[in-house]
Amino acid sequence: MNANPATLLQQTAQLSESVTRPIPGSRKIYVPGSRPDLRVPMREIAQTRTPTVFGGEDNPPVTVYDTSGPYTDPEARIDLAAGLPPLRARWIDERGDTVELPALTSEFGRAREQDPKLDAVRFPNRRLPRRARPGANVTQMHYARRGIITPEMEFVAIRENQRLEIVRDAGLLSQHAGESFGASIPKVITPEFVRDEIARGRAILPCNINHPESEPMIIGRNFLTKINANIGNSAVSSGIAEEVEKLVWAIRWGADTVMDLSTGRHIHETREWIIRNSPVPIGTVPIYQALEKVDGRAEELSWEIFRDTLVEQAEQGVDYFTIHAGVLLRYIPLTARRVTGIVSRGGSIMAKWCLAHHRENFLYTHFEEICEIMKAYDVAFSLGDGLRPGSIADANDAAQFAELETLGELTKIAWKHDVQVMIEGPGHVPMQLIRENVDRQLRECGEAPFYTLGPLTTDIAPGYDHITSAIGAAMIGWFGTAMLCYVTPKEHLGLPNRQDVRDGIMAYKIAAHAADLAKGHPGAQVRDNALSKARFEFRWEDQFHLGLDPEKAREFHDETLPKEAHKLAHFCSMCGPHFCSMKITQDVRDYAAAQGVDERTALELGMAEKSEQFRRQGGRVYQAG
Ligand code: IRN
Ligand code: FE2
Repeated sequence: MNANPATLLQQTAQLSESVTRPIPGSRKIYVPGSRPDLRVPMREIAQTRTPTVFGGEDNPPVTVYDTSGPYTDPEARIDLAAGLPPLRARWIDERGDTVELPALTSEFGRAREQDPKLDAVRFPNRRLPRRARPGANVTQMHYARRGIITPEMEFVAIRENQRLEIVRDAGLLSQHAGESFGASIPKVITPEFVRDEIARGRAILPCNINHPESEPMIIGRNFLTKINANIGNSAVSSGIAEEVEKLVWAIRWGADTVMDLSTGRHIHETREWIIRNSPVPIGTVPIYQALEKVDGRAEELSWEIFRDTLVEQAEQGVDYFTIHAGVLLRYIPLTARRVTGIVSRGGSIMAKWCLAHHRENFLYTHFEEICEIMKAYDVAFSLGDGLRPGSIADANDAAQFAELETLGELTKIAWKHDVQVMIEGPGHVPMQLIRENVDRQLRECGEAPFYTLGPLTTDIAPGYDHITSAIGAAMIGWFGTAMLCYVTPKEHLGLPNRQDVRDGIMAYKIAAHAADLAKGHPGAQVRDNALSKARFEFRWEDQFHLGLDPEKAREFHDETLPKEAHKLAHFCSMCGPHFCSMKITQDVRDYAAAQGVDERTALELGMAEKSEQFRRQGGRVYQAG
């Protein structure tokens, strides 16, 4: 009997219905690009007609950004043991700048895949790994700087536009101007704009040539704000099947990228299953696996072990690496008087290594060699904030900003190699100190995209840190942060389960969208306006469907008014039939029209009438029945 969980999984791999069922009230569509194999997935939410009393007009469908991949497409055949089809394979091959490798060149990876005891996983759709032809550079930044618009760039341009032309005449575009603090968001995103932003380093398009299954997406402050969800098992909890299911679950609710933070056994196999089945970019923190390879003894880490781990993961198809190269030996004493010291896992590992050897961080001293690996596969840097503050007391301190300065220096080195870079940021920061983080990051790192963990705006709510941090995330997103790393309610307490993942993502979708509205993204307000109109017109089904979480909205509504007839009712159980402000407003408008008085006079009359009614029925707010 073979106990390898990957083998067991291969025989039984199946997703539960709750993670794959179509999202209610909408359908998957594909918007064609300039070539037949360029089809950009989106989700189209249908709307019903406005009831006759409100005007009886048709309401256009609303198209929304869709991260869920083929899993929510009823036509797609999903087979986890086969992996997703390699969508970008031809684009990669057409460029003619890669070579196929006969096998993994990483020592550890090869040993793992050839170990008969492990009965390694074979994915039929898995192409042989590739790397850049000798002397070639296969990064999107390299193409962009040579003026080439890749199919990946065209894909994200279409994706970001969300088919706004359909709603342009329906009065659903924004009423409010935004303030975007120096960002310059165009009305329509063109492939040329995408190319230019990548060339300048202001945006990244993470897409490893060994992850052809991924649907291109872009991270930059002139684009929609993105969110990342972390998954991954730890030594104590969770198997491969659960992690794959968490991936599909996370993208269903809107995760734009997913980081696999697995530690413990079967880390290589877990990652293989995740990447082969992921339509979103996958990020990792390679030092975690390197630490596993030396049995958790940080001082035994070496450049050679780390290097082999980078190659192993790059050949599997990881799209971005968190690398804590800014934790310099001389910065470590700056954390000594902190309330919470070093809270970054990667940061603390590197600090321990530096102190044990009294030598400079090997990620820093070998940075150019890391760049050589990155550009051979197009892996993007996510320069880690190993010295981020882990408490309100430690926010914006000397250690944090010293590291940021070094990240700026490293950004310039990466750009010299045309390697894509984003910069990780905090952490725990009170609201009044948030803005300074973005301003400094943009200045020191030449406007490379910022990617922050929250920040949490207070430390007093364990169990609710998706909320403490979504407040900070909304603010920092507005100021120009390109991607927000989610925090779940289990933060600081334990490994998140499925419900925690969903709650964390919802909190971050809200933060990201609130930031997009405030920044004045041309299409951001379409969905708000459509939903508000549906709400006002008592189109309950439309209200559910337009929301971020249609399933929960319906559940909450039906908890008190489950009958189908209630879906046409002009009230809900919050205020009851006689106290619905929206219904009263409509009554007032009708009344005003009938009486020939203006709306304000009518409103006063109407409210007086309602209060009289309220007194007559004894002040009960909800009438049963
Ligand atoms: C994002 C911004 N700053 C940190 N993060 C994420 O935090 C990072 O990308 C990774 O997913 C997670 C843990 O990182 P540390 O604790 O190893 O720094
Ligand atoms: Fe924390």
